[in-house]
Amino acid sequence: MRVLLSKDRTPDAGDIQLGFLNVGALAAGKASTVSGNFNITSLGLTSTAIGSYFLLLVIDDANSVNESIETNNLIASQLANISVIA
Ligand SMILES: [Ca+2]
Ligand SMILES: [Ca+2]
Repeated sequence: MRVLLSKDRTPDAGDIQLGFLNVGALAAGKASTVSGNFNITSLGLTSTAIGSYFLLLVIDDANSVNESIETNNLIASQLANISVIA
């Protein structure tokens, strides 16, 4: 599962990739809970990154898994403020 910070609810090249979380295989209709930590200080963000972001979670980002429903692989958090402190 790819984890992004995005100014909007759509994954794209302008987003800040935090990293990946391993979800593992899921049977049809099943859910899984995962957790993880990302160290954003290692991303080299500058003051231009200050702002509000959605946290996007994208599963099967490369669309390598055939699913009966392909449109439910993205979830966006509430808008959150990111501050960069020198
Ligand atoms: Ca975006
Ligand atoms: Ca898919």
